[in-house]
Amino acid sequence: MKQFDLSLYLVLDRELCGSLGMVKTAIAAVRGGATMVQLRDKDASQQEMLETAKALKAALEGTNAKLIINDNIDVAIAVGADGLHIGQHDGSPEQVRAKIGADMILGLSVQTAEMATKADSAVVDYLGIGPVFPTATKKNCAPSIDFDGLKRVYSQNGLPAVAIGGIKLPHVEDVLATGIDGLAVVSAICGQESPEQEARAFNAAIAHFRGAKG
Ligand code: TZP
Ligand code: MG
Repeated sequence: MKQFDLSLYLVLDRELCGSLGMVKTAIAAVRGGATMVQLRDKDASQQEMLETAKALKAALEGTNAKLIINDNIDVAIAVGADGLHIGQHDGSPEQVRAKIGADMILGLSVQTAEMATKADSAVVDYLGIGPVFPTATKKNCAPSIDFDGLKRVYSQNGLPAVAIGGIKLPHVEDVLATGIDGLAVVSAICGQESPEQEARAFNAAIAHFRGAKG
């Protein structure tokens, strides 16, 4: 059984991270309690992607946070990342699984209940569901699904899942109340004055929700 905690899932964005950069942003966020870090850099060359992935791998060594690489199977394998995250247009999950092997965590983005139903829990380890809200962070984003949509999509199969898209600190309770396992955020942490403080605030809100639930 793969061990990973989706509670606070940071997706990096080079542009938003600005002068602090993706690696230092990730270190700060993990110090603040981020449990997963995804390298997502659509504009990077293969070499840049590889170098950033290597630096992140070294930076996260000794922490409990998992390193996930967006889309790039070769980079994920080359650096020994914990996982790979793919979208609906990144090849069939079955074919991707065959390339990465059984042990690597495989995440899949889904936008609809139909997509979630098709996701095979023998192949995919978790789902990224959204966008929950409209967001400027991702170009050509699918229509937002709000909390009702999130609940509907999540209930299609037993896979663990994170909510993504416009998720900010005040949404923690409503997101977790759908039963979903965690929150994936980009702009709520990347480019903030203190990514560590932002992550800490999310973590406290998550712990508060879980504590209140008993
Ligand atoms: N996939 C769906 S929405 C999104 C991605 C990568 C971007 C979410 O960014 P933000 O800043 O947390 O709204
Ligand atoms: Mg993709």
